[in-house]
Amino acid sequence: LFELLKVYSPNDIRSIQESIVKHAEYSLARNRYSIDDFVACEAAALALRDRLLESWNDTQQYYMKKDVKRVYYLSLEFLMGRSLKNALTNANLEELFAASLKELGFDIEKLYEQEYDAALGNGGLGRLAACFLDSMATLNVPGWGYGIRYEYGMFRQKVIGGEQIEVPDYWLSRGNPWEIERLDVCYPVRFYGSFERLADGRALWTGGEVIQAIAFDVPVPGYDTYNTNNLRLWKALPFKEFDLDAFNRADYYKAIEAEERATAISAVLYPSDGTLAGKELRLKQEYFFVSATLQDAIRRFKKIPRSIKELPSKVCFQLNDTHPVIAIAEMMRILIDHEGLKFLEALEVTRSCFAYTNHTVMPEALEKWSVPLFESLLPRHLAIIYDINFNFLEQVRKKYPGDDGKLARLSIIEEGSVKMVRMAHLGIVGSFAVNGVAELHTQLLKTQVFPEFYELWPHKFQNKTNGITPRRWLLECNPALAEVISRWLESDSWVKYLSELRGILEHADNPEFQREWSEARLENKRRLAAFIHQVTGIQVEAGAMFDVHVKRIHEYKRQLLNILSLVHRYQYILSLDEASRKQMVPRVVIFAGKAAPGYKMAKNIIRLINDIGRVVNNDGRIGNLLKIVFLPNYNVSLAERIVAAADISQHISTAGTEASGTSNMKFSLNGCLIVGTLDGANIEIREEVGEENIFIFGLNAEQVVEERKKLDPSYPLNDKLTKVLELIESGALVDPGKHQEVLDSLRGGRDWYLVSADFESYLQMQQQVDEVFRDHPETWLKMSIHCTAGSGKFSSDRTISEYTRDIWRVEPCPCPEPV
Ligand code: DL6
Repeated sequence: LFELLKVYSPNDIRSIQESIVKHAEYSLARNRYSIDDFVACEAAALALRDRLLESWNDTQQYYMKKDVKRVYYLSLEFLMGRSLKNALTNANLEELFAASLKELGFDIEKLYEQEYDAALGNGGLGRLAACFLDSMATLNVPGWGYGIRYEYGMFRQKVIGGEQIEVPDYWLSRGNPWEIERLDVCYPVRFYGSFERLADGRALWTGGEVIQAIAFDVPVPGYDTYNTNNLRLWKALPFKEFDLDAFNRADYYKAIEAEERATAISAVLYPSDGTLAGKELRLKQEYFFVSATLQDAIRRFKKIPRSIKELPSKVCFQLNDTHPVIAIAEMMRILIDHEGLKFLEALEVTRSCFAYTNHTVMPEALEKWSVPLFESLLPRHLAIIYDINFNFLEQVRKKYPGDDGKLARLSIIEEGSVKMVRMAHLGIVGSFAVNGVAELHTQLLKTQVFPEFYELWPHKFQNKTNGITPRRWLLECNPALAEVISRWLESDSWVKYLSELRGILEHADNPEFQREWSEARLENKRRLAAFIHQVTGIQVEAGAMFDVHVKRIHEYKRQLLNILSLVHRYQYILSLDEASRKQMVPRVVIFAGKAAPGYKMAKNIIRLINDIGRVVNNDGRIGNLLKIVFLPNYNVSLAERIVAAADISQHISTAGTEASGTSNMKFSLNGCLIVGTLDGANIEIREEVGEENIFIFGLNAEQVVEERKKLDPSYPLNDKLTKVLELIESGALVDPGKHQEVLDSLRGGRDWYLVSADFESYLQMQQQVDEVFRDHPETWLKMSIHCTAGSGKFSSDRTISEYTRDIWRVEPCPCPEPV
């Protein structure tokens, strides 16, 4: 009967309108005369969700029927941004929905603005996970994302008096039309307690505290395919609503204590990009989500009766950085204590199921947890980690007899006054593959970060250069340019096969193509100029060069190099006579980015940017030659506006520090020229777009190592930089002393990120940028076209195909569309 009754939502304007109105009335309980843009947006999302759920259900059933091998992407962060436009584009329903809404009296573009960003991530790592979901669905890869449904996502940044102020991001305050709560999908998760070893090798973990993980599903539609995958996010809840005994004793607060402790686990995303959040709650979050995920995956695997030893033939878990690495110990626990495997059998199965991606070379960002904390929170897991380590060090001992130093360096346990569990080491020992995220980064993993692991297991190490989804990062965020591209290529298949963008080079010299290219980009700049005015009150001209530096604020990303160079530029402009001023290229420098709340130096840098900006923007002598804008609350939607409108964008990390970067790829794809160092994926972008189409400056990674050896208290600073620092300290621009801490971070051999060493070559490169922009506009235009044309490699479809082929070994499984 179910089969007979199954109906699919028709995709014609009338039916879509009926769906929208029905949802406004019945799901959102609005009277049809009080539907505002927000309600219309929600109702449209629900109408679309109905359709996605149909393909979602069909896809999942089909995967089950085909008994496919699945990949599970475990990530503590998914930076999804808004969903309506993306889902409509992927489902090829945007035109129909736009027309349906128009007749109902709504402008779809305005409705898009109503949606809240889902900001369940800090930056690149979380956004990468979101791009990967889009590509997995598009490529029909049976892949699900698993993470945490934080009540509060990445904090909202306000800038008041030049300072960053953090405001909680209660993104669910007006509901979330995309998610489906699955009260039937829930698992127990235990913390604390103790365990006893049983005679058969198992252990019994009891006591402590048990909470539940409840699933929330978000459909992930692929582009130009019927397949819809899933993002499953876990919410923590207590097992019992509250302690009735305490309640009866009128001890109300005690009664709800357990609930508070449980719900705290999925309450907040840690706003710690690349720094270690050494908190018990963070470890709880990590264990909470991997425990629920493994239980869920194993339950699905067991729907077909078979030996648990077959798990690796049907399941692969990709660990997004060290955050989910505890999954390795949890899998061992399940296999030994619940499935009854012997230790070595369990290790073999576990190792064949996990792959680990490293996203940072910064030693301070490699997670370590103290043994006492582990022992109290996850006693059984600590014992398993010791067992894995014992077995591993035996192997090392055999290969390198007598080399105790090597044992200590490789050990999963770091000795010291407080012993620590090194999660990256557990990730490497417990996985069959380890990958870096750009060529240089992988090279650094092999030679500097984990050289002894590489020597031991060279076959485990791979590179998988990151990518971005061309759907969101060109088709949706830059419709004007996308339209020009499709028309001149006479096809829009580049959206799936991004390397086809090379085809536009054929038209690079055609004046009509060039005109359309410039016009599309200029229109985007006009729109951004209006937005800047609306948000900051600063008037900027669309004809100026838009120079963008947007990303998390971090010393290694060197926003400081940029802002100090702007002080130099400001002084330079003031020194010019009238004739030379006319030669100056007007620039609008746009900064955006959040600093981790506990990262004082990053917050100081934001303050310096805003203080300098205020001086420059209000100096009548400068006119439009230089404007410095700090756009608050950088997030995915803001990035979408900026990416389409930038002339140059800066990716100027000290070489050897940025693992990859992905915004560099987004800008390049949109025809923006990169000013960058030989770091992360910049190197590969240069290879693809051609070295004449990118502005590279500064020391390379090897030179950085050498230069850093020279850092001592007498390390001399560049002369021009010294003048800039002195000017700031003099009080001529800003309050003297206010920025002393930032300035001092460069002096006395403390300039670890080598702002000074790269200062001169940065200034020279910026001068070259000005010259090309001013004197050779046609060259500039062609460089822009080359950047887009050469960005094919950076589609996350390419990255996912490589993971699929080299690591996951899963086959695409396109689900047939119902007739
Ligand atoms: O791989 C995604 C992204 C890279 O593009 C960035 O270069 C890198 O900084 C970032 N890494 C992290 C590491 N955080 N931790 N732990 O966010 O990953």
